[in-house]
Amino acid sequence: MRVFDFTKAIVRTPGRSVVDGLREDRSAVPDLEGVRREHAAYVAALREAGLSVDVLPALEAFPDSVFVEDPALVFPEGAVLLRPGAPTRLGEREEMRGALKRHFDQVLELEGDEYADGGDVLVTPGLVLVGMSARTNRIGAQALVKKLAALGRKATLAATPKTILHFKTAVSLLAEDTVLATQTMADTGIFGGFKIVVTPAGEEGAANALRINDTLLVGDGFPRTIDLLSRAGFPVAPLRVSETAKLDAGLSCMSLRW
Ligand code: CIR
Repeated sequence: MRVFDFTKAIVRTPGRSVVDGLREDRSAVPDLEGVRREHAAYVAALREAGLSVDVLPALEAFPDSVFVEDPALVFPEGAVLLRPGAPTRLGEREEMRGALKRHFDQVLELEGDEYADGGDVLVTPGLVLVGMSARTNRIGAQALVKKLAALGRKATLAATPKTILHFKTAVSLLAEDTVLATQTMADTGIFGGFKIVVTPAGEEGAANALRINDTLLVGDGFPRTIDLLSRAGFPVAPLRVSETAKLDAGLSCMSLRW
């Protein structure tokens, strides 16, 4: 099963408050115009890759709401409304509800103390990996595995290396049988069934790439990774995300795709 054959996407316009989004390194201040430019180029790239894109309006009350990947998980068969693990982001789920109801007949939901961010979920052809992290707790991950079973997807729990925010910060799917991973993620051994392309030292940020149909979006600040992937025959399309990266975010975070 190809899991990057998409026709539709949901994104959300960044608000002015996006520069107040959560970030580990407070010294690197993101530039508002830069984030807006990068987001516009990202939406254009999704359309170029063949997707019809539903652009939701900016939400000033939720600085991180541009990262729509975290409050929901979507598949052609249905969607799951998640509960983002950062207190300032939990309210994003209610803001996503209407869009999910518009697009999907079946919308399942996490509840109570179950927390999970979509950034911790890697969908591969035969198995969905749910990484436990500072944002995704064990009961959230376990509940999500059950919801995924209801949508016909086999899923399992995984550990997110402590040094990174989300599971997918350090790994993405390049092809049905191949992942791009940092050395730390590769060393966990959980990708035993996959070919692994390891990001060159110093380019760990490239691991959050995004395959959409026959396009592989990769951050343009990672020349050695781009070269490696291009030589290996992947359809690389470099995209600037340097301001967005200051918010601990990358290419997958800015859309929901199905
Ligand atoms: C956050 O800390 O929640 C945001 N500043 C970044 C979220 C990135 N999302 C993702 O990787 N899926």
